[in-house]
Amino acid sequence: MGEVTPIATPLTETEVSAQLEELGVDAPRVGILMGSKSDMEKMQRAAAELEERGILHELRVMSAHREPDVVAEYAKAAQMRGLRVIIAGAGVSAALPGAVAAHTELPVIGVPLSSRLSAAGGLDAILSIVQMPPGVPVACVGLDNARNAAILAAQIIGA
Ligand code: RP5
Repeated sequence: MGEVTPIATPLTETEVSAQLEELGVDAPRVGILMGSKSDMEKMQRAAAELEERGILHELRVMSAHREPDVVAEYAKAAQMRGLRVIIAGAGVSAALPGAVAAHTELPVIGVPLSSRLSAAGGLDAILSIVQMPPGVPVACVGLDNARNAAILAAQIIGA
């Protein structure tokens, strides 16, 4: 007869969150992503809002189309790194928020962005973000409204 190894009781989501909170006091709670450096000026408004509210965050540039593996890796690791919400801004065929949502259970807030390449004044990005398939939701704020995404993120995490 071999030894019987006790099976650990699975932790609830709340317990996991509490442990993550304890683990990384300085860990960012909100990830702010964007598809291109050219989106930075607009997406920094989300960072400014979170800064003002004292919510730790990080800014990253990664493209769903140009670097799909980087996006998938970031999204898969996000929860374990202590992130609670991801804000993702992109223009034109704005796949970034949806690509992130495909790889994480964290809430994802999409920011449709207008750019020099926009069709229909940015409606292309709005539809790309809003029209997610059933079962893979992405919240969507107004065109270029990264600040609203940050306010919504703060409300979601209750900060
Ligand atoms: C999107 O294409 C980006 O999010 C950006 O809004 C737009 C233009 O990107 P760049 O050509 O400036 O890199 O992927």
